[in-house]
Amino acid sequence: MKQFLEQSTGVCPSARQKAWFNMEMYAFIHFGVNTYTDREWGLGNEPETLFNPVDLDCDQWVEAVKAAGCTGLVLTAKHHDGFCLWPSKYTEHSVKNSPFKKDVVAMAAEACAKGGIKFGFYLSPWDRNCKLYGTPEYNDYFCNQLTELLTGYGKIFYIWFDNACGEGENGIRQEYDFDRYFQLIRKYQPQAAIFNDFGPDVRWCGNEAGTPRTSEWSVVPSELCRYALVQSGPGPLADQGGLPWIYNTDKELGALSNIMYSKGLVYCPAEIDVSIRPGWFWHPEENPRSLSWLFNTYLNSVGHNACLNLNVPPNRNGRIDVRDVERLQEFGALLKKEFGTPYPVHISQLPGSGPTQPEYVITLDQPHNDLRYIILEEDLDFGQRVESFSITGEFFDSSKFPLYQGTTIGHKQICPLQDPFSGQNPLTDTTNGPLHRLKLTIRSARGPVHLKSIQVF
Ligand code: FUL
Repeated sequence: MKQFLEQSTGVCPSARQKAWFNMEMYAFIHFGVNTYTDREWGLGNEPETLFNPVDLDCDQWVEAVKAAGCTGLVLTAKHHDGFCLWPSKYTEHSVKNSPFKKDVVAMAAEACAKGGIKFGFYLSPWDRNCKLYGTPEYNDYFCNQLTELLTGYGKIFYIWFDNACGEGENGIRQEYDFDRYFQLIRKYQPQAAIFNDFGPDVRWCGNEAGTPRTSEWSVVPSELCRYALVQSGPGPLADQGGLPWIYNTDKELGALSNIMYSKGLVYCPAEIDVSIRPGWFWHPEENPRSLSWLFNTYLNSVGHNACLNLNVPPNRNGRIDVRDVERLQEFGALLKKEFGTPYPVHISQLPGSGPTQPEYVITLDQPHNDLRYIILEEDLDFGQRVESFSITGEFFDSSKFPLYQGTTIGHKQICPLQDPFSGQNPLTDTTNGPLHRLKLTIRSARGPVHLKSIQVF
């Protein structure tokens, strides 16, 4: 077991995974024929003439998502209905036959470059329009389209694939040749991260509601992420069983109870993809979700060892709805207010605390009674190691209070301290005075702990 744990600490992200993690929050843009039909999944027979965003303004999209703090934008170049937002030479079902005519992928990529954010795309493998769907030739068609997108629009930071797979007209489900798709991406855009339900670089979190699991490990069994690189030997009980049931929707993925049975471990972090509205596409009857929902979703994703892919759908005119723009602005302002400037602190490791259970004393330069968050980060060059930790606060009268108990840390863990006792918060109880010292105790880790930062807000 000890040897296996040691191996697990060597399971590390690639350069492209680290670059992706640092993006933290980027915008998903669902736009296409569904925007005009009030559907979420188009049928594939929509007339191209439907698509007419008379006021399309990709600079406005970029401004809107930047206001929230998004670092990139991921456009649905093609959704399940098969309609292409670029004039692909392999199909007639695209913008080229719409009254709009122009290349929306090019316009979005240019707006991102101008606005200083990164550009990526979603190309749906499921295609309800293409006659080849359900045959091996469809994979050629798909690779041709992928090549157009990979070679014609500058640097791509991210390619997003889902595994949705319906039946074609022939009643056959397509067998997607993901290995081939991934090879093309590595050839033309080697630095781009690839999202797919099962890796290779980023995996689906398991829901579309922004709900996190309690412990989010980026080090997970290869049985789950079959496209990711195996970086360890088998778990100590691998010869006595397996993980045939493992799936993204499980409550535990990288837990010890699972990895012990794994044939090998991979590094494959989770993305939380969720929409600012109930639907992925814009619908006239829908409204943006509340500011507190957005903020909690941020804590549960960026603050919980994942990235947030926040969908913001343009309306029929081709602009982000003003209500959503306002919400994004409020959200960005709230993030700045809460996490703008950390309190100055002095941090030292308690002498004698062991490498897998280090304790850190965090002394505030000034005592405060309004502490709200501690943000912890592990150094990803050492993989992911921390299993559980706790934070206590110390007052001048030497009384101590538990403020937070957590499990995994990973890329970033935002620990909200605001209301630790729900209704009996000592931080608002002035009898103890302001806090002047905090203690972070790593209670358990899979190997010597390497934190990148500890910040107090
Ligand atoms: C899913 C699709 O079926 C939804 O329509 C949406 O695009 C979501 C982000 O991915 O697989």
